[in-house]
Amino acid sequence: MSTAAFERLAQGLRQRPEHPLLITEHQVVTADELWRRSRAWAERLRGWGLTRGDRVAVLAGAHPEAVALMLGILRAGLVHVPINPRYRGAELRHVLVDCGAARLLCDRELADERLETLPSALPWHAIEAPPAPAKHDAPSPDAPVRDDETALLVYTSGTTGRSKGVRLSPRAIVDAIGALTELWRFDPHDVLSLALPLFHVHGLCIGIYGALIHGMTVRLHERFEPAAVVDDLAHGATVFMGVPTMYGRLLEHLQAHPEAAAVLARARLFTAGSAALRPAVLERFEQLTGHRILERYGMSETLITLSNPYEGERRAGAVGRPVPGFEARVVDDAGHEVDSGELGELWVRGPGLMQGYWGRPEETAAAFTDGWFRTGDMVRADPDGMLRIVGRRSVDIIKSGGFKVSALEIEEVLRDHPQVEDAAVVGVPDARWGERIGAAVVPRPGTAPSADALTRWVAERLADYKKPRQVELMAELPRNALGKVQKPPIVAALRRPDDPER
Ligand code: MCA
Ligand code: AMP
Repeated sequence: MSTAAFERLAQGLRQRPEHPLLITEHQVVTADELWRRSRAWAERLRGWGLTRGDRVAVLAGAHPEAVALMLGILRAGLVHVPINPRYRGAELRHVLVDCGAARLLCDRELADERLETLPSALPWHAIEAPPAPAKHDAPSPDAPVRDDETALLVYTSGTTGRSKGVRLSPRAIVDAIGALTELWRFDPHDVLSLALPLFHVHGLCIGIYGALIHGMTVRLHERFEPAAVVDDLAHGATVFMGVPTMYGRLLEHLQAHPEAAAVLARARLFTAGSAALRPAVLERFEQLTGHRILERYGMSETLITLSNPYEGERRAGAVGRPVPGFEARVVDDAGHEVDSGELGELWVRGPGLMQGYWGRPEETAAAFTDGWFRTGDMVRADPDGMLRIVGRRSVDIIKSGGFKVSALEIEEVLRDHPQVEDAAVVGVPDARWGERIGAAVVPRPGTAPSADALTRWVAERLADYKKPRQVELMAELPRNALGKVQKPPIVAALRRPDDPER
């Protein structure tokens, strides 16, 4: 079976060895250096006795050694399972057990706080520079992942509460992301300013693997800081990719530092995705910098799917049309296509589709109809085919700051609190986070838990961004005649006067 997709990633490293591939505050890593370090990782992984298809979980920040490790995992024919370092005990344990991880590689500073509750049999190692690679005549560790094997498992929240591993092949990554070279006019002179985490498709596939495919340099950051993005652009970065929350923060920065607008104006391209970009942000950013942000849409399960055009109208509030190779349909509940202007669910098919959910054949089968992936996003098409995301089919999926969050997971944790009788968690439209997490809580009779205590309770058990930012006590939850909790009235009750419409 062919390894052409992996070779496409590798050629970006081998053809221009002196090319500065990753630039951080502290180091410049050339393509050759990254290639050699990834070889050392592949040797080490193989040396541990890992065999083809074994899952290697990685709990790491966005730094060059983590990138070398990811490539080493692919070179050794193993499966990369990146994990969000914000995860706490139970979330982390779920992923490690679900994917059947053979090893965990972890940044040393994360180890102490994160690893106390690990499955005890799982060996872990700190991500430190691997030993120098063996001499050139040593047998090559290369047995790269083949085009239709699984290269990557990305964990994403679903409507069942527990996150699922999305299986992505090297072919899907290279074909889907490769289409952006033409579409967004990337060339090897481009320099990407990247402050997205590397455990989601946006930062890892579109950002890092995209840079290898398009031949770009990446200025890589462990955290998002508006001033650092401005500094990147002052030092030759040409492209920035971010979630809408980051653009809101860039606008705040511009208000305090108007002189930065001229620096941002030098960029070639700003893209936004992972959550809805509010038209007010798009327009304000354009007024200040002269740049109209290019909004696009994707999912862990589909990689990059829809995009506004590079040339032509980048329409406020719209996510564009299918990227090359993709097709989209808007369908009603019976799966029939609806007319433009009518609301329907978005179904897509194309090169970036996942292979399925890891270890979940029924859920995989349920996600597809006749080869079309049912996104769960509700959309409307403009008369010229431009698509607009209107909402989600499930009210239990929340997008906060670009992170997907399951309302059910937070509800379960709240219901475990000794003073909580029942709880409903919702996404409330929010100017900063897109949606903020709100909780309606029915206290046990005779108790009155404070909002602070409930928030702390969640924050001790789940990743920090899942804690409710608003908690309201209610005598009872609104229910329909069948007793099912009705979330729209809860959202209405939690809205504040200055919240945006959507
Ligand atoms: C941080 N906080 C948040 C979030 N992030 N609260 C709600 N939602 C969030 N997303 C809170 C922390 O809990 C903390 O709260 C306070 O903000 C400061 O934390 P800090 O870590 O300093 O925040 P930050 O570094 O400024 O993070 C904001 C962020 C981050 C940079 C926007 O959320 C982020 O990196 N988001 C991107 C996620 C992403 O890559 N999504 C792509 C997936 P307190 O102070 O109260 O304790 S979608 C995808 O990949 C598809 C395929 C696609 O479309 O491409
Ligand atoms: P994830 O599973 O974390 O990859 O998130 C995918 C989801 O993010 C999609 O199903 C959409 O609901 C949402 N999303 C991605 N891009 C956009 C966008 N440009 N506008 C609105 N929602 C988006």
